[in-house]
Amino acid sequence: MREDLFLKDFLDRDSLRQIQLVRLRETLERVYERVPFYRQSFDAAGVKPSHLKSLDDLRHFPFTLKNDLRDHYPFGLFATDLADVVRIHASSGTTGKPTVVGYTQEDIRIWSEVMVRTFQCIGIGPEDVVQNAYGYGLFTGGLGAHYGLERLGCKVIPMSGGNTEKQLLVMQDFGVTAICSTPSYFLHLAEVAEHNGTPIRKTKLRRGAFGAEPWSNAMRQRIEAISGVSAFDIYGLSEVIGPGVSSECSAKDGLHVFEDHFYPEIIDPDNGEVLPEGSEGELVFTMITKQALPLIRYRTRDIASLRYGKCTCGRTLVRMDRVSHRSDDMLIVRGVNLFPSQIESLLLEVEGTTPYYLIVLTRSGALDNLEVKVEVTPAVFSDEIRGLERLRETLHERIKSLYGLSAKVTLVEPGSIERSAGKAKRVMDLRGQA
Ligand code: DLL
Repeated sequence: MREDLFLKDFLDRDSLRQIQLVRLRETLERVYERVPFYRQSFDAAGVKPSHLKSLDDLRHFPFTLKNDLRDHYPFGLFATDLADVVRIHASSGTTGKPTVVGYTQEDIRIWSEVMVRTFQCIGIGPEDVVQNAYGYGLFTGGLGAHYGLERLGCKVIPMSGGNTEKQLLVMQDFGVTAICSTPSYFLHLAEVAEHNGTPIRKTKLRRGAFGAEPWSNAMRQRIEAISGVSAFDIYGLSEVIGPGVSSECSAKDGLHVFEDHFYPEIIDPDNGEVLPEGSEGELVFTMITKQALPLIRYRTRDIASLRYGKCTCGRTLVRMDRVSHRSDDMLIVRGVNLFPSQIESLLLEVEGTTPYYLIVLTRSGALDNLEVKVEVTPAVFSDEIRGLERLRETLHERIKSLYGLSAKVTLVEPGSIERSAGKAKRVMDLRGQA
């Protein structure tokens, strides 16, 4: 079984495109038959499943948006009878009702398959003792990783997120060799371990599958330096399947998309046009093997680019560059576009700061105020006032030269910015509040 799955990552492009075309046709037929929303939206766009002669024809089909899922809450876009659904997950948005996703038995099998392939990309195998610190529950991270790890034959520890001291105890005592968690939570674990005098470097932990939130290369370097763990980026979203959409391999040069199941496109977020290879734009996925919830041209809002060249690992699967931000992540401050990930990289380039930061936006009259609160390292914090002042000025100048904005930089003491056991919260936008 292991060999079979592994081989799927090395298909030649012509065979892969043939498989994609057959699966895509079947999926379009099925949603047109079974999901009233798709029948209406295809009819409104004047397209029929039979119009798809080649993969490129997909561009004539309409997009699916997160709002379409909300409008058909909870099960209105399912393409199977509820009787065939065996699992339901949901992701909470910032507002309103959660986005609900469903899986048949076959979907769960495919999800485990793509997670096995994810872990093979990273170099995690049956011999590994794996601490799964993704949250178990409605969030797809916990159970998604769990089923893949079990199918691979690993010794999986279903820790879920939180309970930091216990995580560290288990890591040490059970001889954990690999971990799954959000990058921000893992860094927190590493720092607490350091503080307790039992650094992760001295445990058996060697590899981490980190994802569920944007993180920078600078953050990867911090994680690897403090823990000695090799950090890999894994990507996914509930609407597509959960984790298991794409993964970094040993080359750490882009994430391989499991494109025999998820057909990717990059579009211009403003006009919806498909962009050529290498262009940065919004990632769009069509699920070509999903049974319960096959979405057509789902707009993720995540910004990335695609590269089709062969990877040094030998995989032929297309690579997407890491998702550094979402199109709806962009903050507009006094007319200037700014992404939290850029602030993160900028902070981490300066000695003495940590990746724990919070961007606070307020308004006085018609003017936006930008404040960046950033935790400093314990060494800097115990330094004399002049050192702190110099650091504050450096950060202020860097932000000014990058954006032309005068930000208030507030250095805060180590440990004072709230830690999350899941996705980190980086922005507090109070501008709408009087
Ligand atoms: O976060 C699934 C997941 C779990 C992925 C565990 C990886 C590991 P959602 O909660 O639906 O699903 O959130 C999906 O999170 O559209 C991205 O904006 C963001 N995201 C996920 N992985 C990454 C990553 C899971 N590696 C949303 N880099 C996505 C950047 C990521 N952003």
